[in-house]
Amino acid sequence: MLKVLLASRNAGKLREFSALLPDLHFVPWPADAPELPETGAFFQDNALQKAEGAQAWWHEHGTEPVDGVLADDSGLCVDALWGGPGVLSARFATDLPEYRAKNRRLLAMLPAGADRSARFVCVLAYVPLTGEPFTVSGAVEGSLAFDPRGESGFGYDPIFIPDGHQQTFGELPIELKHTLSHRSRACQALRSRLEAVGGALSPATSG
Ligand code: ITT
Repeated sequence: MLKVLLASRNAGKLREFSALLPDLHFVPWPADAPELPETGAFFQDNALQKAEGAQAWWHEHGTEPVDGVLADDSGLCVDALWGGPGVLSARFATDLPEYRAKNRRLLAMLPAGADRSARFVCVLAYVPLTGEPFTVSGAVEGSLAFDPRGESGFGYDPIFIPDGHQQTFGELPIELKHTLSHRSRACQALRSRLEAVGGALSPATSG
């Protein structure tokens, strides 16, 4: 089984990757490891920055060999907010500790009658043990609900209604989110890429 260091502190992402890529063995980013900088203007820059930063740190401090390092930069892009919060999704309303309150603030920023179109975007960066780093991406189109609804998932899931549905990702079964989410689409692309580079789903590390 390919052993992959997941360069993320987000427990929601770890849960989703474990479900979406069950044939990979994920090593979680240690709690005492440094926070990974993400200073880019684009999802792709930040995903690469996190993956390469994690790979460099693991090279010095890692406790076990891994076959590659995976990072995810993602967010919610709202048309009426000029694509925001976008790459700043994790840093939106940091004065509010709870996502329920952050979600309400975000919804309150939309003027009455505004276009509610939005999309979730996910860019994955993968740094293999040998070979070149690469990125893949996925997106899901939808619209914003008028109030947060549902407890499933994490982050902005309670306010996002994927196209073709009436319920939010917070209300829909997680298995359904996994068939159409931005992260599931990026994971499909990652799987194809790993398979294309010649059986890369087999480990280079032992065990
Ligand atoms: P890491 O950088 O440690 O991975 P993070 O939470 O800071 O964790 P990002 O910088 O990529 O990650 O920010 C992404 C934010 O976008 C995340 O914190 C959520 O608020 C939101 N987000 C991304 N994917 C989501 C999803 O599937 N459902 C709900 N919200 C999501």
